[in-house]
Amino acid sequence: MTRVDEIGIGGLGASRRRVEDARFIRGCGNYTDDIKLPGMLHMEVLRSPVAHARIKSIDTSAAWAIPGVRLVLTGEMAAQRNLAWMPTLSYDTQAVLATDKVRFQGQEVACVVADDPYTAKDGCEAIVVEYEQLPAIVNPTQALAPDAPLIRDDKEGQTDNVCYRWEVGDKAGTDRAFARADKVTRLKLHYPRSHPSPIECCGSIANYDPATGKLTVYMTSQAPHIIRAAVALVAELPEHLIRIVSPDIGGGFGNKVPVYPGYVCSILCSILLGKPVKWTEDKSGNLISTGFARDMYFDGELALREDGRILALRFHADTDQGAFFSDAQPSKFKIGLVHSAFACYDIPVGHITARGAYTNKAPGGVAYRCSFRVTEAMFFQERIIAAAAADLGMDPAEFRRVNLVRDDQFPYRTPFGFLTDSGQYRRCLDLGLDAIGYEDFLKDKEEARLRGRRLGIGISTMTEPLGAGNSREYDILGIKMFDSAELRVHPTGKAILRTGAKSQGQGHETTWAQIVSHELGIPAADVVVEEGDTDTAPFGMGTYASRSTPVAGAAVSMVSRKIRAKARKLAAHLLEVSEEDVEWELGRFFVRSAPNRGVTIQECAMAAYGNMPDGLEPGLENNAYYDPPNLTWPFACYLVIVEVDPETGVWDVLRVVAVDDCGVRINPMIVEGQITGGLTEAYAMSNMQFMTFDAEGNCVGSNYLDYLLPTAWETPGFELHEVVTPCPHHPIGAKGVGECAAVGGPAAFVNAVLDALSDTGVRNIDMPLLPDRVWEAITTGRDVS
Ligand code: MCN
Ligand code: CUN
Repeated sequence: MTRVDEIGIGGLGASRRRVEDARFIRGCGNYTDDIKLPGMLHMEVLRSPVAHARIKSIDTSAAWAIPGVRLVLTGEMAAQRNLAWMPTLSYDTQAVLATDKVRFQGQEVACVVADDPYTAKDGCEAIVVEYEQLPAIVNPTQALAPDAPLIRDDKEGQTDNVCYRWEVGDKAGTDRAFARADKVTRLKLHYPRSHPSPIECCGSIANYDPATGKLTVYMTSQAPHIIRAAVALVAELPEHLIRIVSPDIGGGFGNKVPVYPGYVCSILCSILLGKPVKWTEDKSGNLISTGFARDMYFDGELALREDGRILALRFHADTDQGAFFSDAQPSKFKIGLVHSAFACYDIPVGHITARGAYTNKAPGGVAYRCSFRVTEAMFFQERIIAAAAADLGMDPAEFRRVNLVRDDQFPYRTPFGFLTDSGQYRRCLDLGLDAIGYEDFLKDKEEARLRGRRLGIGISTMTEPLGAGNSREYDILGIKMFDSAELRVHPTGKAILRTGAKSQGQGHETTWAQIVSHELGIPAADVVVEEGDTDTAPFGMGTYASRSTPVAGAAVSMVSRKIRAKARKLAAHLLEVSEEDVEWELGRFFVRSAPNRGVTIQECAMAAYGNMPDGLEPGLENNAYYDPPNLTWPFACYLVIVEVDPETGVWDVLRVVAVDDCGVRINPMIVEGQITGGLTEAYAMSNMQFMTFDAEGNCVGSNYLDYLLPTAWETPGFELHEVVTPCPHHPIGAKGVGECAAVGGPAAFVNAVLDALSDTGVRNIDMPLLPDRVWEAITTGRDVS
């Protein structure tokens, strides 16, 4: 008999081609906007042109008069159904349609439903809104000034623009360590506001059937079950009569986690009209109003000993939350997992304070491969690590080597309470240095300097917490962050797998089948994967924070093992031996004393339906809910070499080397795709992207001429390397990877440019490092923010 070859059947470690791409690259995907229901009407949203204003009046009569307009919905009408405001996932409130004031440019003011989208748009243009403009606040400094106008005057007891305050760590211990320090490095920086910019904008089709009372919503959500729970709680509809379907999603990047007013309005309009109502957001609407990322100010210090050891850390972070605190993040910590900063370094003590500010900008903050503010945390970490090495006159690679947590220290408890459980940090660093030819580069750099050329190298090393999360600590709206899988093996040994996650391009249809294949020996091609329909998928918390592999992926393993346990009983029956005498090898059970006598998993499947032993329930189906014992902690080391043109400030990327350790790789090709995408984003954020606002709160960047997306033309090539430290608690040893490169990458690019300027005294240039900013730094020798 021939053994099943795991790679041959598309099991663990196979770089199997992505099955979903067969429809995506042929233009045969089924996205929300592709869905057309009989009698469907179309909804458009009227957005505020100003950032901060009192609404004096809204006149909708001209809109109602347009033939084809079926409904004009205002905040006042929504208020009659108690839906003018909705709770956010961060326990704040957010306006669905403005009633009293508008608080950011692009805020939803009214919507129009018509027979076609063009008439709906005409209807919006016919609405006359009288605004009394108020001063706009566009950053935390303005927001927190004593005489700042109050943005959230709707909230009882709110007397300033502080959205939250938060603190963690040991202040007294940290102060003592700083008092003992030989040197203190301080760094202030801003991580700018950026936008996830998926190709597909947000949208929904709500279909309330008055005959059955059932509400079906097709929508662009990364977490359909959370939406169902939210709709049930907010709209007080019975949960079993709500069906949320996320069909194909054209990129999410965190943009599609929050609950948006457009979704809620389409649902309300469908209930009012008893007809399907479709809302498709346009690009400008997406760019100015939906879940952005970052916008965070850091001011922090490291206490250093002369020999290079870090004694303590402390920082304060101010976040610009926009007008509503609507971060969709599942932790009890107001500022997400920012305190995972410095987790890869052995630092005994630290103290962090943070404060959120309301401003007249779109709400968001948590999106774009962020793992809930981890992106900002790791950026600040790696920027101040570089600055500290420079202050000590130490080589930045050596400084990291001295302070990185050693392999024999795991499990390692960070000063902020996280438990990092595995890794080979120095090995990753050394592999990266070796791959880029670090020692040779340092010589080349000196030689080039003599000829007037400015070369620089940037390093970034980090571990980050992926896979929220264990039920002790993580929940959304009180629902714990486990995830689920359901597997049905049919009589011929083919199978359907469903999970509570929802791919937006990450390739779950490919990789989940590989896990089943690894556990059961069923060829991956024989397993179809379905996600995103709350009527059929088991309850799960969706896809973000690179949680799918750590949580749903683990559930896929566990359900497959349950199936294997039942198949073993069937095998014993078929082989006429007792269960204890049956051995397993991939895809086959055999008799221990006679290895040639065996049955395949497919034969067991048939027996489950046609030849089960007495007393054994027929069928071969099961489900698993997985509550992870810990987060997973992948590690990454990124190295970037740049050349800066001192005459123009333009910088070119000469090389990028990445070493990623995400534990066992299910599909190495997909992992490399995730890292390539993340590095592209890191490159974009470091040198071209930021959402800016003028003094009136107008969003500069509401189109792709002002907000730049990198194309294949300017994106550098990436040299990818791997180290594998299996996750000790994940059933197949996998760690999350979807965000690593976007989280750890930006600092490597920025550190490289600053290294090229190391003789100028410049310590910081805020992202994006546009040529004019770099040039200003070179010519003035001063930091540029
Ligand atoms: N994988 C693997 N082996 C591992 C880890 C992951 O083969 N050890 C595979 C997974 O099975 C999955 C992919 O890599 O197919 C990403 O897995 P994971 O790291 O678990 O991340 P998620 O699936 O939870 O995806 C979320 C993450 C986030 S938070 C954002 S934001 C983001 C990202 O993924 N958005 C994306 N990558 C994206 N990629 C695409 N194409 N589109 C998006 O919207
Ligand atoms: Cu924060 S972006 Mo991803 O977690 O969906």
